[in-house]
Amino acid sequence: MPLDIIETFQISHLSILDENGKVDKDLEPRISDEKLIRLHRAMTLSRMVDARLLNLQRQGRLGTLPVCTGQEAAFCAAALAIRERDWFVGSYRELGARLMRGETLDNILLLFNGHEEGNVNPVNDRTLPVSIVLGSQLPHAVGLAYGSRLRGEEDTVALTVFGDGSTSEGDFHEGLNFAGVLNAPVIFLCQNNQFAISTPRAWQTRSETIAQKAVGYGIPGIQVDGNDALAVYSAVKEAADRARAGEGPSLIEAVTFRMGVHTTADDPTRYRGDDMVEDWAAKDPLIRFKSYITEKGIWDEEKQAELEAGIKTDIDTAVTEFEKGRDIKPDAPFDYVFGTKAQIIEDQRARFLADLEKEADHG
Ligand SMILES: Cc1ncc(C[n+]2csc(CCOP(=O)(O)OP(=O)(O)O)c2C)c(N)n1
Repeated sequence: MPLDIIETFQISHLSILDENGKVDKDLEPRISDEKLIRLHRAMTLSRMVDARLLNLQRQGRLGTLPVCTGQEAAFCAAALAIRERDWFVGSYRELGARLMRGETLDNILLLFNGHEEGNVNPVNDRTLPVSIVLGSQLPHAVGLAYGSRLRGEEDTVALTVFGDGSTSEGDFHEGLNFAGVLNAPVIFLCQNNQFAISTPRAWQTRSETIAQKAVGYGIPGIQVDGNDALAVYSAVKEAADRARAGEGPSLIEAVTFRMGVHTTADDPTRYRGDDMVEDWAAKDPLIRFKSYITEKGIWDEEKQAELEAGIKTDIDTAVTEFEKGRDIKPDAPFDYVFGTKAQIIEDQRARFLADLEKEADHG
């Protein structure tokens, strides 16, 4: 009996800026000069803050830190492509995107020193706190997006960001399935940075791409060069436009690379070679984007030097202010476990405060 082909699919890969920053004119998105410069500033800020945080951690002046150098195009260009009143539902490796959405350096210093207060965005209540529990943010994003529609917000979308390792979590599949069934206006952005700590992408899934997982849920999926800010911007903008038009969710796989450690508790030399890191260094998203805006005639070395000097001063000031100390509520995390007080949490809080007092007694 002949077999009928009842479904076929293909997955595209989008790349607009090549490794030398040369643009494909046919695919170049229309972005104002002001927005392009904003994006360049945000990626540079993210890179410089990341480097300083790592130094602080190594000096014992910061807690555990997830490092994001190399991935700036993936998260900053995505943040640029959505609106302020859209939901941003991330994990822990989108530093520059969070800064773009109004988080301050003080937020970041607080958070990575273990203070829950750092998780509260001072200006944008639609930027959710860092999600450490892998994949848990995906169903949240679906609920927020769908809920916004139920409340009559016709224009709101949610962008949720996660890593390649998180696609092995049940929450990933539940999130995509619900979003498809509910036609929820969500953009699922996977930062495929090649590793989940030491687990390489190939051990995470037998699929050739993460993008093709969209097919199983009946939604569009695309792979983009995640070190190409223009490709990421275009894909996220297109997905957001579709979602606003009532056409539902999309999955975007941004192929990128984590240049540094997973967190400061990790030693990547134990599971990947220098040659791999060198190959990816040649695809640096910042260098490519800088070449592009320089070529466009809207950026030059003088502006770059001015930008870097300004950022350095801002970071110095933020660190100095932070280290002056302030009244921190040590039991703040217990305030945020549930929306209302729960006895079991209050018992734990009491034990924690008693232990803290004991420690203080012992100097
Ligand atoms: C549910 C859950 N399981 C395990 C962990 C421990 N863990 C923290 S980060 C990480 C790897 C995550 O990799 P990926 O999703 O690819 O994101 P990346 O860290 O590379 O950005 C693991 C296993 C966790 N935080 N949550």
